[in-house]
Amino acid sequence: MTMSAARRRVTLAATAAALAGGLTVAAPAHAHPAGPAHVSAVADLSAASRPCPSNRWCLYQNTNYGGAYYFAKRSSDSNLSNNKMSDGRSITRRTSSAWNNLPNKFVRLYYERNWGGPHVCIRPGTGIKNLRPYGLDNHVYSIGVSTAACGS
Ligand SMILES: [Ca+2]
Repeated sequence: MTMSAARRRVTLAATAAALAGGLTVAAPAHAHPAGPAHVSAVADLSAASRPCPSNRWCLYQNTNYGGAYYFAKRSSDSNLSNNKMSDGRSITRRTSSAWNNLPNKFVRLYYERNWGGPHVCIRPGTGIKNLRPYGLDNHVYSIGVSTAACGS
């Protein structure tokens, strides 16, 4: 069937319907009633987060760079226990993901203060969305920033 034939057939059908039903016009098909608004009554403010800015390394409360955050421009930090996340609470026992946005610098997250214990290294412009597989989930006590490449 050609398009013009199809259009003609539709027109004929509409005309027939109009004739059969007098001048009653059906409501437009697109006039859907407004759907119910499914808005969560309880907003989780702790879920609010921000992308890691350039020239910063960033720690996040939750996996996938969510929740409260800590952005630092500074270099290494031997003890994060006196630093606070965006919500004013501690970093050391809550960090679950991290991003390194320092150009040409490698960021190492350590299990202990003074760069001790196990660590994981993050290359420039990358992140780790879940520290759990590295044994560092909710346990990051110091940060090392250097030009020493990961694995070196
Ligand atoms: Ca956490």
